[in-house]
Amino acid sequence: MGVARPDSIPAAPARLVSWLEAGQHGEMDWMEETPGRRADPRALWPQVKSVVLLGMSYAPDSDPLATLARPDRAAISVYARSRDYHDVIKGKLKQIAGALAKAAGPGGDVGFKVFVDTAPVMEKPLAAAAGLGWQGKHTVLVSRRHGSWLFLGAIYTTAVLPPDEPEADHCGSCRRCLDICPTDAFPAPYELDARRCIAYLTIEHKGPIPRDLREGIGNRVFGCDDCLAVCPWNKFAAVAREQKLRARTELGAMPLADLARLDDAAFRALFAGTPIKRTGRDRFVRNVAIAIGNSRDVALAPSATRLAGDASPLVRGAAVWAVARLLPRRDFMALAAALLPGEADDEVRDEWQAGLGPDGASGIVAAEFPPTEDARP
Ligand code: B12
Ligand code: SF4
Ligand code: SF4
Repeated sequence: MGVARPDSIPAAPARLVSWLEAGQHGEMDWMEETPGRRADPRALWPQVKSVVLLGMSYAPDSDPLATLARPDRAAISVYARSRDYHDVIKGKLKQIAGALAKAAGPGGDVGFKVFVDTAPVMEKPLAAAAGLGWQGKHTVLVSRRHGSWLFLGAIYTTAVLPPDEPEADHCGSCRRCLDICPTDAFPAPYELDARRCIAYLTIEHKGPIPRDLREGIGNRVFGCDDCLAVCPWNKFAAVAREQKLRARTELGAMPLADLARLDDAAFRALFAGTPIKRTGRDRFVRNVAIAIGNSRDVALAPSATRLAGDASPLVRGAAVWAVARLLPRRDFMALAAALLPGEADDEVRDEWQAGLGPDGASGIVAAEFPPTEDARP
């Protein structure tokens, strides 16, 4: 925990505005709504006198990148494998606010507001100002004690508390996080283009994932830990003490074939209480289809073929891309002959056309290419 003064992040407003003006927030429209309030605690709540920042470790107990070497399995980022941190941190913040109110005494008349991504608050620069760590070149807050594995939360209060010293930058000449990024999402150190970040693409982005970024996603179906995991400061991090923030091992390397079968009810049951549930089944299975396409594993072709007939156009589009990579050309043409004529969604039709190539569509005759047993949806 640390304390920052409300006026302690003077560089943040201009940096936030230039990020937004460059469009680097992609479709996260909510980031655009109140930049003034986001970058200055006093604009959000004029009575605020101090900001208490809380960091809680969710450091994993095993190699967070191990699943990347298993293309038939789903890599889920560490933060999403445990209880939704919003719920856990909010509870802790309320406890701390309660203790502060008690310390102020009955006549203390102290006000509090607690935030974990629940209001426009810039948690990382505030946490750096409160001495919890510094914003690394990957833009996430790094702590000398906990590495890159901290969740953050903030309490705004009318109490005047002694502020802590800000933490200095300890990145030095290191650039491991910048070099590892699979989709080249850092235009410069300390600057992230969310539109290229796998966390954004797999969690926040609602439509089809841009084609040029699909391959870099590999088998990451929800979030990404690469830039966090390679940080040398992690070597000092002890495993998360809070049990609710410990990653569930059964979510670490689930077979893509099983995830491709999830309907809405099964999806909700499997991911109940985790942050994954928020994205909904269709967006998640879209990501599974992309991972299947990247697996280059023909044993997964029947899964992709089934998804090409899914009720959701978002899933169908991603699955068409996957089958184009997995099925032999003849089988792909046969599947296109069976499904493309009845496809009403323009974006899914585009995926078929892209798979068929410039002259492919004219060559489709259903009778000529009946679907083979494997290629039937
Ligand atoms: C929007 C958002 C995202 C977006 C955009 C990420 C981003 N970097 O902004 C996406 C969806 C991509 C994302 C991804 C992730 N997120 Co997120 N996200 C947020 C959110 C809601 C807002 C962040 C924000 O304000 N962005 C706006 C930009 C402009 O702000 P900024 O990153 O601080 O930008 C600064 C730098 O660019 C810097 N800067 C610019 N130029 C220069 C130059 C120099 C020299 C220096 C020093 C600095 C500097 O100044 C800017 C202002 O401080 C916060 C929660 C919150 N309310 O704060 C969580 C939050 C940042 N996310 C979090 C997590 C865990 C993740 C992921 C690790 C999840 C995952 N495993 O997939 C990834 C990490 C990806 C990454 N490398 O950032 C945690 C990070 C905890 C921590 N230790 O910092 C937060 C704080 C949530 C929480 N409460 O714990 N996230
Ligand atoms: S989370 Fe992954 S995709 Fe996003 S910036 Fe880090 S390494 Fe790149
Ligand atoms: S990997 Fe290196 S450059 Fe990136 S945040 Fe960690 S210390 Fe800084």
